[in-house]
Amino acid sequence: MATGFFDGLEPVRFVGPDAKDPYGYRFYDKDRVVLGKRMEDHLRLAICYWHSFCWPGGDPFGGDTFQRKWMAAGDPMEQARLKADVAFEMFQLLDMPFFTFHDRDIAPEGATLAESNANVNAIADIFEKKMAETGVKLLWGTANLFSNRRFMSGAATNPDPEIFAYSAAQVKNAMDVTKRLGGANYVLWGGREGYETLLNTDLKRELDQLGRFLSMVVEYKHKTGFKGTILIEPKPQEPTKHQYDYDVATVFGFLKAYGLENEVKVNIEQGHAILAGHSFEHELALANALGIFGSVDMNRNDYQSGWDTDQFAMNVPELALAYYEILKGGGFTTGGTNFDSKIRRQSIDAADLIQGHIGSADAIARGLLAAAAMIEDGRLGGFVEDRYAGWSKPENAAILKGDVSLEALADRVHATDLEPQPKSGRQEYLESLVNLFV
Ligand code: XUL
Ligand code: CO
Repeated sequence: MATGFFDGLEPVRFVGPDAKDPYGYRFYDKDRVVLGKRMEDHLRLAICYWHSFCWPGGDPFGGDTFQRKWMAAGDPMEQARLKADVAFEMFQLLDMPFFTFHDRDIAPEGATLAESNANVNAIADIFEKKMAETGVKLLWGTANLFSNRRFMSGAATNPDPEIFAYSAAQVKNAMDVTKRLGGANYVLWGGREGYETLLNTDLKRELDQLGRFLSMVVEYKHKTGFKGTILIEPKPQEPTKHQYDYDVATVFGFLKAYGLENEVKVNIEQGHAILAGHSFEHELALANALGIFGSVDMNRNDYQSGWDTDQFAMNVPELALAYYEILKGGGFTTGGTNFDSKIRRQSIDAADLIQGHIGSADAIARGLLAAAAMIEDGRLGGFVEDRYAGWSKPENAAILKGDVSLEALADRVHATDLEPQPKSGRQEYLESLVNLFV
């Protein structure tokens, strides 16, 4: 390969479950048809730019361990072009259909926003060519409104209207680039849209600012004819102590309050769900129930540390439950499975970067296959259906339609005064059933 970064590594292809060498997809078989759809079209896997090509391997106690050549000193635009070459080499090496990026991942900031935008647009020109050559597509773009010190007190929720305006201008360009590259979605993650202390914060005002900002984004989407979905990515904290887009339920309440519930959906990240005290499948099921499920940022948090560790997802039983919820909701439309995952600080080789994606793609594929088998088997779904079957009787359906009053229900109960009989929830049976498929 032209950059030399992946020298010695062969293109990763499907080798089947019995292959001994872990270098190769054992379960991610893109053309395999699952529930009537190709696996690639079910999962819509995407490689993220930031963890794979921008993160140098630092932690709070030490810096760069990766020492990538495009991060060394030199002309920043030269490095951005080299990074783009490496990125597209990796997309092809892994045969991945999509990628994702923040504006600041792909190009350096200039002295002014105009200069920064020009840098982003110049790299987007290169992307446009490479995408046409390779067939790799953009799952989503986004703007980094959290790294630069100007955003330390927030972007849309900043007390300073000049920062709000700056953020709007930056998002406008990121949306333009996303549209130009045919992005299937545009994501907003409110990294610093929250607060550190209520003592310096007008919470109501900040929520109104965020509501207005998001409305402007939606208005601009319609003005420009962008066909992708606008997605909010919930996260409860980190970097701010409390973030306004805490979890799926909070985001839904926020969207309702500002009349945006039919315009914006959610991008749910596994690690963020855990940070919020939920399971991943809870967040997926709730988003489906509320009609705002959009896309997934796939990773896993360390269950001990309480940090957003963004590890590659490798736990098949967990993934099976996640894809069970995704499939039950009808699967992805514009969304997909974005690896918001980074290799560990000690995994310094190019081969580690490839192996992380292979291993996680395989775990995800096994999760999908298990979920599809659970659906085809039908016993889990059938149990739930039976559990609520009483509600299909006309006299009970009428209750939910609003045709029956509290007094009428009281009369109905007192007509016989029979004690309702509890029925088993059969949790252990259902959990054992799941284990037949993973
Ligand atoms: C941060 C995070 C972001 C978003 C995009 O925790 O997940 O990378 O996915 O801004
Ligand atoms: Co994310």
